Amino acid sequence: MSNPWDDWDHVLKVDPDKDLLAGETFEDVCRTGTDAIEIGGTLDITPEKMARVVEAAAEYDVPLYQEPSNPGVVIDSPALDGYLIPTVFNAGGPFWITGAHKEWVRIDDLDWERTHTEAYIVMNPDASVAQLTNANCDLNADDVEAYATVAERMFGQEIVYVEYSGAFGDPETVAAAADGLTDACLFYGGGICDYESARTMAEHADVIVVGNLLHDEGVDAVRETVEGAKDA
Ligand code: 1GP
Repeated sequence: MSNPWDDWDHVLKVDPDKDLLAGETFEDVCRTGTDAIEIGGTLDITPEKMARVVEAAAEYDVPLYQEPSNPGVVIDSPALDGYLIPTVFNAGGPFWITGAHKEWVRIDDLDWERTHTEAYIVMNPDASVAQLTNANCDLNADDVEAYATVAERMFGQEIVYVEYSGAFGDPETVAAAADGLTDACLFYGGGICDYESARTMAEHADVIVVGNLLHDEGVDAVRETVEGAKDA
């Protein structure tokens, strides 16, 4: 069975708690050439903020996925192509591995067809996601490779996400994660800021995820990263 992300090289992660640059619109965001937009953030997310982004992006022809940080921010919109539910494999406790998910599955009429999971390996100890989940980021490349294999082989994860949110990661570690996988799709996110950084990580990961750059530098900078991802 093929998955939508099999054809992706680049995902743009829009944080509903952050603004676009002055003068830029969601039409501009959707025309960057990115393969999909993931809507999610770690802090201060509300369903209203989520809905605002979904509505603004809905009329353009880019797949839209919600990545909820907790079940309380989930919105039900036909404009969404699906939900990408994070599980943090190196979280400091079970809540971010199965606990939040136990609440998630209580949503009435959960749409399983559109529900997918992402196996996160969180690597930047200074990132909000690392602090929130109390992740053990003290991992070497072999550890990351092993986590990737566990995620795919033992937990059936179709997406493994090496997450350095806010910092550019170690390409060798991302390469090790790729070595640990057979079929799963490897996402990489963190600190991608231009053509070169995008291309470097896209040589190891199947999909690169760009986040802060949109809110800090804008759509032209994002477009460069799309080119880097596509050229790798
Ligand atoms: C965050 O992996 C994404 O979840 C992207 O990271 O914001 O550092 O680009 P950046």
